[in-house]
Amino acid sequence: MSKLHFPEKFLWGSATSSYQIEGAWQEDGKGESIWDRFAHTPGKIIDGSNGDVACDHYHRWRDDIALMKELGLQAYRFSIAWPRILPQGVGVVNQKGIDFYSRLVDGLLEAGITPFVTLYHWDLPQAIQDRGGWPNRFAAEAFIEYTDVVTRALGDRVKHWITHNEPWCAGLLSHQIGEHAPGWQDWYAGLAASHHLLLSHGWAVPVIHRNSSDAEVGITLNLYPITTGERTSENLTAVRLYDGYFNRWFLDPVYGRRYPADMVEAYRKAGLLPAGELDFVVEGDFEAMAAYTDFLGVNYYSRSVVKADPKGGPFPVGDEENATLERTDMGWEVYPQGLYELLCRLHFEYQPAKIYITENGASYADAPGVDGKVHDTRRRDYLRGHFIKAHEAMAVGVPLAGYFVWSLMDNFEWARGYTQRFGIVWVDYETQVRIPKESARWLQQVIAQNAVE
Ligand code: IFM
Repeated sequence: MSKLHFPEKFLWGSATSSYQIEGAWQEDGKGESIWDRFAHTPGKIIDGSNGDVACDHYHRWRDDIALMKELGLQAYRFSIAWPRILPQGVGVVNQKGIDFYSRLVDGLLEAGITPFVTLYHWDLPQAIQDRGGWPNRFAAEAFIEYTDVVTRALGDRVKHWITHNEPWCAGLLSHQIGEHAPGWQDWYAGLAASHHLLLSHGWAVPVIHRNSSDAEVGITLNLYPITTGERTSENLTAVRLYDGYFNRWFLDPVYGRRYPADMVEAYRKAGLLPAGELDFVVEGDFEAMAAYTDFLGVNYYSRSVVKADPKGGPFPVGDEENATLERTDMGWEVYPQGLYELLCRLHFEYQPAKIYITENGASYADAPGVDGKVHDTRRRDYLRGHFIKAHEAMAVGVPLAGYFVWSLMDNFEWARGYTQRFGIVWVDYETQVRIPKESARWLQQVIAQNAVE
């Protein structure tokens, strides 16, 4: 195959998040987060681990920047731990927290690496949780205070802001399914939390622009193409519902379409809305949520294959039999074509001004071999397959401006603890030694040539 060249200004980067890599969970005045509390609760994390130390990035950030520079990364997406900035969520600002991120940003800029900052990647201050957390509108108000503090401090140097990472996870996975902090299992709370996350996104956009001139602002969503095996009318309804639950519930309000009416009806019919309606929506919320964004961040890992619930339940169920067999260690199907389908759908249906792939990558456990190297060929092949599909999508007009590989280094994979390794850099958690894997060296070449072969 001949070389596929990417446009001149295409940005290549990698991504991480605060709780997954920083450690230093109670240093320099940092407050407790819901993930500190959750991970310290027995039984919540599969291997009993937590992010107390993680990759110790809080102390090793200089070396980590040097590594990024060596790999030729042009951009780095990281998140800010809200409880480092405002230990109680609102009120007193912790200058040491600001200083940490300020030094990190300066270090990146000195290394020629563009910082992309995510304001919220799930580590809510426990103090906000104690006041009801995201299901309470207060959290959205507190988020604006936090956004104002951070963007006033860093807005002169950071010019790419992401309000939220994957509000489906922060809203539903955390409050309806209960797999993530704070671990609730309550549909209504999940929908209310999602609403306040989206609302706080919309409220934050003008605040960021006010404090950070010429900045680009966006939101990152985790999105999936949804499909089914046998195209019966029941299965097609299942596809529509699943798409509503994962994708449209978040895309529609951000792009000015309010919540999808079919989903509101499905939730009402299933008895999930105690008042029979979305009573957490206040006049003006939809206008706020639809604030103009400069880009959409897309996190893509796999597709979802679903079917109608054979037990007659109102919601679809997964259909493993109709997915292909190639899986990552997360059990997620390897399906690069889905990235093409998703990007085209977003472009033609929602028309975001610009798209960045803010996460894409794979968990494979490959460890250093006798030669001391990590031969993670499956990760390299996974990335290569997806890069090619991204390129194809651009060829039909998708305004893709950059690509962030998840993740820069192996890290704490939430409820799965340290059992999953997504990094292009191996981390030895005992010694904190970092070893760039074969995929990192391959990515280095892709970036150097701005092309994939
Ligand atoms: O590790 C996570 C990340 O925090 C959010 N997106 C998905 C990744 C892999 O599960």
